[in-house]
Amino acid sequence: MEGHAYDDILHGNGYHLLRGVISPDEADTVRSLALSKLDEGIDQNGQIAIRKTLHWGSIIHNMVTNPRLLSLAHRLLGEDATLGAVTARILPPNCPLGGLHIDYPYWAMNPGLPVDPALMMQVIWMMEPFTEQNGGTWVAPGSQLWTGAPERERFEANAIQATGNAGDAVVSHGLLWHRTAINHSDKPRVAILINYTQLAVRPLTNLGPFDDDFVDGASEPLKTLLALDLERALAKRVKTHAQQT
Ligand SMILES: O=C(O)CCC(=O)C(=O)O
Repeated sequence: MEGHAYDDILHGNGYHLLRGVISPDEADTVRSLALSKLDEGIDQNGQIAIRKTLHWGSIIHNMVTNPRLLSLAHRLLGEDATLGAVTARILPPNCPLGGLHIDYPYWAMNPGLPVDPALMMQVIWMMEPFTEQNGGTWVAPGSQLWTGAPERERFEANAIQATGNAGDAVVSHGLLWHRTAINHSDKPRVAILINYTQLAVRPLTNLGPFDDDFVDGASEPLKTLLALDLERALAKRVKTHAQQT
């Protein structure tokens, strides 16, 4: 279904804009929800990150298990891909420029980072239109293929701002060089960031704890994403590898 996106992420721009993954109305509901939870956020150099979003309920569960995103995550990372983090990222008006980076786990690894197979897929999901004015994310097209640590000069010579409509999502390779932008508007800019990884990657954040009610109510795709039964997931891997040899 998203074949072109898959190729673009791995071998082309290193990211792909998926249009209308949720409706503008749905995005607006999530935006309001995020802004009502600012007290749960942490200040990250003038930007706000709310990390404990899974307890917001079905609205977020449906987002992380969205079929268009999952089909890409499964193709890039395996059917047993997991969630590393689900964060609401808020850029207050006039926030400072964010730091240039690649995503976890790549920044935590030694050099020699694999592009294909990817270890991580990030989603930058727009809860309102992203523009050059309100802080559309700076990305350097093709930079997932540039080896080595991100350097500012090369980034600045190539970077463009990702823009789109409320509900659109930028899906990117974890090796894409990017940074958050300054929000020059007078309203906070809200994104939901999702980090999907291969099963073998230790999650970036502690997403739990998950009580019995949460587990009983979780859909199968959500349970897989949370690796709630890690032993079973790993045993499945062993079986698949055995069949391939
Ligand atoms: O909020 C944004 O503009 C993107 C942030 C991002 O991708 C990140 O911090 O990894």
